[in-house]
Amino acid sequence: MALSASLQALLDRFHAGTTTALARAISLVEDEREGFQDFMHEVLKVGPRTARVGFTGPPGAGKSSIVATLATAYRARGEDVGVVAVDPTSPFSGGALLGDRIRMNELTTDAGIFIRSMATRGSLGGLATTTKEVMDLMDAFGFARVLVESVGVGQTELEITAAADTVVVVLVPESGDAIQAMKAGLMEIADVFVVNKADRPGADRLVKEIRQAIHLRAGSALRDVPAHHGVDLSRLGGAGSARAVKERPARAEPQGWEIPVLRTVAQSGDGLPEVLEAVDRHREWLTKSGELGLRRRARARVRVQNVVDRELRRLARHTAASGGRLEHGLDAIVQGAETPYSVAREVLADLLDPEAR
Ligand SMILES: Nc1nc2c(ncn2[C@@H]2O[C@H](COP(=O)(O)OP(=O)(O)OP(=O)(O)O)[C@@H](O)[C@H]2O)c(=O)[nH]1
Ligand SMILES: [Mg+2]
Repeated sequence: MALSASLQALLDRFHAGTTTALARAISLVEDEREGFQDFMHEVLKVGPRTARVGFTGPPGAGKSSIVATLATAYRARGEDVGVVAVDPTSPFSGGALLGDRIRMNELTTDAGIFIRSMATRGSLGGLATTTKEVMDLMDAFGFARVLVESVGVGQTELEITAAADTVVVVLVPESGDAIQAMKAGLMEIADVFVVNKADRPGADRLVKEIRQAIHLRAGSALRDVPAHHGVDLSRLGGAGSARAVKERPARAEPQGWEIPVLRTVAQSGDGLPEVLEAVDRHREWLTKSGELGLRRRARARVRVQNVVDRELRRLARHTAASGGRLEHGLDAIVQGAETPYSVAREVLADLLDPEAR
């Protein structure tokens, strides 16, 4: 589909690397303005190229402090960086969940760092569809790195795996019950663990707990792996494990990556070179092992589904509204002549086969 003259002009400026064009493209997508899908289609033709790193963890863990330091380090290597910070909006505080949080927008005037803050619009944590689109835009714009920060609350942080190639989970001693965090699914998503605020008591204990949990998990994954290289692992583990092998097929665990657990003091920068190094190593492993392709495929699946869902919702609203169908239906429901189900069925029939009516 051809773009309108103004969107074509925007596309040209985007391809020329104009930062204001990136900002306008983001607004276009956020506001779902006319023609944004065709614009995205043109922009994303280059395919995914950038290294995407996600940071998640409890509120106030130091994610922004770490992201800001890493962004500066990438810049020092001559890499351009895009940053997406997802702020959970609270209906009560209007977004300011913590008074002393680092506001990344104020941190830099460097043209090589582009920062965009986004609200999750209601849901605490988690990433809106538009967050992924903004990351896609930054990718296509040509940033070497795109960093995304998102507060992890309960299960919502799982979404960050659909946005990033490498996931860094940031915990702090005072987030206390590490085992609780493990249950919340952090074990499943972390490629790198960072224990920040290591200047406070309890950091060593937390590091130990996380390491133990990683080993426990690695151990149980190993028992599930069928015999290979001539060694029957199930036999080493006795009858119980043999049954486990039979009943539970091996999960597709990424092999060959050992999850590092690093201590940092984000304020002073202690330990951050090690985080940088771990993220670099993970990138290398992703590429060599073929895992990067798998993760990009998984992400593509989610993105397609998101777009289909959104278009269906949009079409359904449009169909319901057209010809006053919904308004008539409402009166009929109030009078007891129709129900929400019968009206919805008509809307759906209209949507799926408009010719039939
Ligand atoms: N003592 C100590 N304080 C830290 C450390 N790192 C960050 N802080 C402070 O912790 C507070 C929160 O830091 P942020 O970087 O904003 O944390 P965040 O995880 O991005 O916070 P949200 O985005 O609000 O969830 C700030 O006041 C930081 O100065 C650290 O290593 N030690
Ligand atoms: Mg933050």
